[in-house]
Amino acid sequence: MNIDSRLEELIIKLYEVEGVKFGDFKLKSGIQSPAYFDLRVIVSYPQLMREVSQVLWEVAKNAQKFVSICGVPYTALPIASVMSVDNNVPMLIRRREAKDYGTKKMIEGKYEKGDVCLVVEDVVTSGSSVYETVELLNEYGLQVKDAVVLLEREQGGTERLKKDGVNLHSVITMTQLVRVLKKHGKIDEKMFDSVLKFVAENRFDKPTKGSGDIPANKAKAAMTFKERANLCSNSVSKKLLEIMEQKQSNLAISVDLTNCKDILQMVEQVGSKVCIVKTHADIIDDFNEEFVEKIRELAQKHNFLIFEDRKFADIGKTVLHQYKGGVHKIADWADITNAHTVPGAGVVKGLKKAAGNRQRACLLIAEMSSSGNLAKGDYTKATVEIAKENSDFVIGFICQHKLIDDPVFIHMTPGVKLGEGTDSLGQLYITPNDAISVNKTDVIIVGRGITEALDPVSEAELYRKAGYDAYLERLV
Ligand code: 5BU
Repeated sequence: MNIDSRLEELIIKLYEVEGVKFGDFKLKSGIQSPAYFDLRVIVSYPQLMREVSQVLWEVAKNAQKFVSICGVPYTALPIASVMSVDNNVPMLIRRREAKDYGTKKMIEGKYEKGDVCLVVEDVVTSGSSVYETVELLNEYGLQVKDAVVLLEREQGGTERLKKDGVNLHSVITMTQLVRVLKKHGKIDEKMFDSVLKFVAENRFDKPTKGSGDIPANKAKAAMTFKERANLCSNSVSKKLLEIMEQKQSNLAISVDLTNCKDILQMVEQVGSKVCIVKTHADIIDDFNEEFVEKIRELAQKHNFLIFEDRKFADIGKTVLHQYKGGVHKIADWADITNAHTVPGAGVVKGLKKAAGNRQRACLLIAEMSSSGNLAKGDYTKATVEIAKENSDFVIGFICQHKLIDDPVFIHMTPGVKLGEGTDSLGQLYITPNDAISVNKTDVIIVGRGITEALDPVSEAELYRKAGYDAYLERLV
């Protein structure tokens, strides 16, 4: 049986024995939660106990070498016992309270100072119970480098433990759990959405607006566009991810034609295949208000967003006027625009101010596709920081690689063509599969690959399929 179906079976079994419940629960902390876990029940199902111990042992193989294991009391105690016996690895027991007679030892079992011990837990939320056990083991001279957990609730525990020097390895994430239960009809779409929303809103490190890093295992679980949409607080990124899921398209077309008629004709033809139409208003010879009206109508008709690739790159005060004023009045009609970060964060602040109450979003140019470009290394890293600090307005990046694990940020890649290659002016192309599957970005931006094809509609379909198939492959 492959890993995925083994985990699916395990998740369903946990649900069937009511180790996982859905509804409206009041947690110890007083907050209401749509999901509740009580994995103590596993002790009543020996086969399930063995399976849980085995999958935990599998993930323990990713840990650094250890000489003993210790379960966090109480639920993980029997789990650790089975792991110990089955794999012939010594176990330690952590007491909850010191005995009031004898040695008052809090750690039972045989160990040497400096021994490395693996901590075992059933569910991690904030990471505090695992850490209490780690601290106690440390007091007794033991080292803890890794912990394993059956279910990681994705509320910040992994990051918290990482800060304390402990790598957490999880078997199942909350996202995986609800995805599998939804797939098997155990929970409905509404419950699925409300659990993901709960997770996003109740992280202990509070990155709900997209700031801060996201658990490594969230990246591992490869969230769907729909799941990511549920986490977005910017309405434009939410809508974009929903469109991508609905239209099964992560294709943006760059319509770099120089008159309104040709652009509108191309957009009418390929609009149903794309999630975004990207424009360069300043290359259109006859740009006018009627064009703006027509392209907005097409956006409604075919359900895509408009991205004006203006690449703002001046001080905040100047870009404010460039964005909302001048001939193009971009803020009035483009859902998305973009900016270079060479001026620093002021460029974003200026654009955000110009956007005002409009539902608008910005992408930061973190990497470029052209040969010899300077957007790399520390520049790219600093760009990511600016995005994190302005995540209410910055929804992602123009880049060649995935830059950050936070699922609310959307990575878009230009310089894409089936068949790679270059043009005569320094453009370097990669394939849709390289961008999405290998470099793990989200959207392919294709210009001449489609607009100069003999049959742009069939070509757009080829790119749509190539991009979306590469995304589906990444989900597995
Ligand atoms: P092409 O015809 O697929 O090469 O068009 C690519 C488009 O993406 C074009 O509008 C460029 O201005 C835009 N682009 C890019 O190619 N590379 C970059 O790094 C950035 C934008 Br940023």
